[in-house]
Amino acid sequence: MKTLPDSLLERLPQIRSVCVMTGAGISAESGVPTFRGAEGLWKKFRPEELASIDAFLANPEIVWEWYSYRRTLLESVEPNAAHRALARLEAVVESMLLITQNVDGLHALAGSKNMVELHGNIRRSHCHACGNSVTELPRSEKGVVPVCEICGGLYRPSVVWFGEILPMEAFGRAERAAKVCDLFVLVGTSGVVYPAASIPFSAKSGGAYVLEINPEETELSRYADGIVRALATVGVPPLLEAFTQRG
Ligand code: BV8
Ligand code: ZN
Repeated sequence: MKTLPDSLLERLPQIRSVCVMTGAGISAESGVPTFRGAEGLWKKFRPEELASIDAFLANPEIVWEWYSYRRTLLESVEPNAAHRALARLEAVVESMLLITQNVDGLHALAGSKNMVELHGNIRRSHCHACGNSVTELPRSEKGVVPVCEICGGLYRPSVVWFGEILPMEAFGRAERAAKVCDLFVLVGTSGVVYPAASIPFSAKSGGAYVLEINPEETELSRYADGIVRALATVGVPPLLEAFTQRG
């Protein structure tokens, strides 16, 4: 069953540089809840309610408990065939940049090297007061937010919360690569969170072919040149196959 659109297969010989932007959907089949899927809700809270500095300052325990729940969940999941195919794709195309909104670290575990994490990584934390960054957190009772050994401030996850600016270096690299790429692939993102959702438009205005791999319609579908309505583990491996065969 042919997965990739003919309009993409026709352009394949000319494609030199590729950008891939992923969202929560690529990790869904690994068992990581998406944000907008029904399982995205945690204890009746919408992600936007907990992923903000105001929520953290108002009730650091509940926000910390949510991130501890997500970290614990990550201990029992692993990259799937879509993560692994993207890691291998990096080796068969001239240049590729992987741009992820995910904070789960599964792309790195799958072996992806040339990538930017636009919204940070849940496996890192830093002190809210002095910025001291750690991967191993000091032990703390359940429900107690760990405090910084240097200044006694509260640790917070090193992720970008709503209302917070993205790491400029990461966003800049993504924008620059998108503007010059020949193929821009969207995998498992609803395209509603900005400024990440603006990057495909930079690619489009740079003349890139935009491909969407997603089982459902999204905010970005109408701007895509090609659509693969499939789960990530079904839609991504054929992309690797096509470039591998192209040689
Ligand atoms: C900022 C880290 C300002 C934390 C995250 C312009 C217009 C409107 C609003 C705004 C705007 N500009 C800014 C805003 C406000 C806000 C925003 O975009 N709000 C949205 C909700 C409207 N943006 C911000 O606040 C950003 N900061 O603007 O700062 C500023 C400027 C200057 C100076 C100071 C400040 C910061 C945004 C980052 C927030 N942090 N994550 C954490 O994870 O805890 S965002 C988080 O949600 C994720 O990282 C991701 O980005 C987003 C979720 O989206 P997706 O990943 O796409 O997931 P979703 O569940 O939505 O969809 C899943 C998709 O997968 C679906 O399409 C589904 O069909 C598909 N799918 C499901 N299963 C599969 C699948 N696909 C393939 N295979 C499957 N098996
Ligand atoms: Zn500190």
